[in-house]
Amino acid sequence: MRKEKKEKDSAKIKALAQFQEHSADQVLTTNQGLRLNDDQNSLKAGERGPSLLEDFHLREKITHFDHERIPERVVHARGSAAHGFFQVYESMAPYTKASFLHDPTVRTPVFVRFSTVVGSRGSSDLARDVRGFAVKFYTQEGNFDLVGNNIPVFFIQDAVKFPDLVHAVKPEPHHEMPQAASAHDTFWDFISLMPESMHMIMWVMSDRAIPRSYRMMEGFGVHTFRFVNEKGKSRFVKFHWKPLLGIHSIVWDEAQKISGLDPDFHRRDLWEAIENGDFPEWELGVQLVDEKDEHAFDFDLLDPTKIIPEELVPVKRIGKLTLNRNPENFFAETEQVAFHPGHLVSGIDFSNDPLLQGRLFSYTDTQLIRLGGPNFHEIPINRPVAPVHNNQRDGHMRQTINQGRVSYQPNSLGGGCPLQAKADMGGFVSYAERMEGSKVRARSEKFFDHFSQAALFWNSQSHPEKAHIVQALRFELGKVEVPAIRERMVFLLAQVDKTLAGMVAQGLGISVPSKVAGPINQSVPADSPTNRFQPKQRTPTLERSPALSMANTMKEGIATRKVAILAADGVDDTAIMGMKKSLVAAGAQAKVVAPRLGTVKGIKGGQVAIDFSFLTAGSVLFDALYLPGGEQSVDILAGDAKAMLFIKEAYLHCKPIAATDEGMDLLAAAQLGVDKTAKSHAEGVVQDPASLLAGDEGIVTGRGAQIGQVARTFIKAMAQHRHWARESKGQMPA
Ligand code: HDD
Repeated sequence: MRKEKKEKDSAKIKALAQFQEHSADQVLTTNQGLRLNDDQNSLKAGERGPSLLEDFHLREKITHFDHERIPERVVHARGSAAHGFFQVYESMAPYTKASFLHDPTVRTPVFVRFSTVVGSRGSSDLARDVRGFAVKFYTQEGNFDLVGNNIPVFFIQDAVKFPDLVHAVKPEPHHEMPQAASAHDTFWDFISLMPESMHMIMWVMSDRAIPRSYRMMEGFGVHTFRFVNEKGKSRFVKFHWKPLLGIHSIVWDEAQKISGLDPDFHRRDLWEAIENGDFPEWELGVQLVDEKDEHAFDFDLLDPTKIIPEELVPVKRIGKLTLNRNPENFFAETEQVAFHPGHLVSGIDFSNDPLLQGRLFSYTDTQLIRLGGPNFHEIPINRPVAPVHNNQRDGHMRQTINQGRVSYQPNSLGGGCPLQAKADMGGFVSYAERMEGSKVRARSEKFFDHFSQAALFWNSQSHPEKAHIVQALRFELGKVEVPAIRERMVFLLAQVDKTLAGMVAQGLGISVPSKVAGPINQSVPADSPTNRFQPKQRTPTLERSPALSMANTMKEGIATRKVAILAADGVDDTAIMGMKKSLVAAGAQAKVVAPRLGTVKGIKGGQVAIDFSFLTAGSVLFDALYLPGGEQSVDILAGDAKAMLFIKEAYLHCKPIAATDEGMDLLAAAQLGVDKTAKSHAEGVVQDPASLLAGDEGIVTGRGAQIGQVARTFIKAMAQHRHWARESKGQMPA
């Protein structure tokens, strides 16, 4: 597909070169359609004279340019998006009226925008941050937006605290630093005073916040919603997106380096995968809870800082999302798309989650300023495919030319149109939930258990995942300048887990305080919600939730992974060809990296084309590394500091490495301390005893081995993504 596009582009360029006759649709015009014969010179009084005010072309062009920017989103400013479709596996009619979830033959078009939350539009994709995962379904019954994140919980329980959260995490207002980072005083000051954020903090400090790719992360609707069926029966529902490529992350040291080498890493990855025809896919999962079980859990279903563990309510996979088309124009589509958790279709309804309720106000309001008025639904990317009839009129940038003189209801002059939907026409009816209660600013009692699920998350992580959380907290709090903030944070961490708090405290050179003086938040009364919290449950319903650990998620296949092959003149070109063939057959990409661009001479006489030089690529841009043999090539690379750094970093970031023949000497030259006698203990990595040396896990080596055999073992090692056991050697700069 990519090749076709490139060929098409070159054909276009050729055609342009030969373009002598002006065909009408190619000629430059003003916005009024007037053809222009000179776009190189402004209109002047004489060749050396001043420019003239009457130059309408100059004025129009410059004015338009001056107004090209619109305010970026106040959060989620940096995003990347793609078109695709959603298809349900089997009818969900027993649960919901939503007709796009009924017919497995129907493909509902979607537009999906992924984002980071904190950074500006031009910031790096690699920030430690939550990722937005917003899906617009263009259903026949109107647009449904599932505006979620890649983390299933949120920092705060009530929308009234959202502006505070965002002010705290954004660059500090006096000097606008740091960009796209939570590692600073104001964020941790706020968090250390908001114990309800502790569950979310565990997720954000985990590797989930530095995904390998948008295509390899989960998505969550976060809030509890409702499904309502034709008979009016309601069930609570939580939405999940499960990536078919598995869930994978990178390490923090890599994230920081990628930010330098390619701050568009995730954007490029999504774009290229779609251009290559490797269409990203997710399954939509739902957790359904009967109304009668609303209070059956030891947490409140309305509390957005809690999950329903998958072990308690399994995730039913009901359909598949496929992204298969890149946007034509970033501004018109990715920038102008307007999501709203209040864009619903019949059969889906809200719960009373106080965070969700507040969001329902915020999203329309923000588009009014961002997109300039109330007609943003008419921008092509936001237009529903379902017909729109109502009496809303006029306003900035109105596109529709409404006909007739009737713009009110009831009317007789317009035949009563637009008519209200009759019962059998699928009109939206809000779920008639029975409500009673006093008008209060309050939360239910279960909302105050802030630590039990934070502890559940911590307890469910593998050792490497725990180590990464500790390192992340040490990094983030290490950037905090005010000691009291660090102490409060360590105190809160101790409420989650004493070992966790102890390890973080040790990295910060402090001890874990047994209590903090006075209430947590002294700027509000001691009995205010921010000061109320329950100790974590002593006998939790679940000790562990294996579904929360990325270590337990799918590790099959290596589709779309990127492998770097290091080469210089005299490289074993046959080995490269053999390895490439096997990797490509397994769906991966193999790229040759060398000291310079162009080609290198192979030992068997072939010319090997180079994809990147050490100047334009680093090992952090790849998932795995292959070092082929060839004495001369290995000598050159062993003397090249950049090549050595490449190998060292791939090793330190726990990536699979294969080396054959003299390539093994190159590996040795990098002095990684690879233990050649140790047996591989990585699950699923089967070293071939016939010809391969079983070294450090994830290191696949072979002298005189058949390349296909090496490749097979290498592919198994790659399916694991990373080989964390190396970290225990203390060499890992995570
Ligand atoms: Fe939000 C954007 C997700 C809480 C107010 N939010 C935005 C986007 C995502 C989310 C993915 C980007 C959409 C896009 O790509 O255009 N937001 C969430 C999730 C939340 C959440 C999962 C909690 C569960 N948000 C939240 C609250 C408020 C907002 C509590 C305000 C009360 N969010 C906004 C916003 C944004 C936004 C200011 C900025 C740009 C936009 O809406 O269109 O209105």
